[in-house]
Amino acid sequence: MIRVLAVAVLVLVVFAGPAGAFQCPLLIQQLTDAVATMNAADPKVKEGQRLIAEAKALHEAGKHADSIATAEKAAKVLGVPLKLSKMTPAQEEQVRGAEQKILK
Ligand SMILES: [Cu+2]
Repeated sequence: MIRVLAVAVLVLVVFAGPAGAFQCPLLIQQLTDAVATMNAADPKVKEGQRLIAEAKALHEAGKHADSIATAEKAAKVLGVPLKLSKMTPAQEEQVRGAEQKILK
């Protein structure tokens, strides 16, 4: 029981912690790159740029979930497919390694 709990807490920490925090810059970067190739006079592109700026501000304010939601809104407006990486390979490795230690 305690082992299961420990794994649950660990996964929560890894997902909700740094993983959540660095997801936003990743999405914002993808959007910024995409929008740079678009016509800035297009109202849709302007709206997208506004949403990207908002997502950036939310991320900097520590509101990562809101930032991701806003980035997704921007992606929809701009028609950009976003690549969401839930965990980096290094993080997956970290979780797997820690799990093994706990579950032994
Ligand atoms: Cu963030």
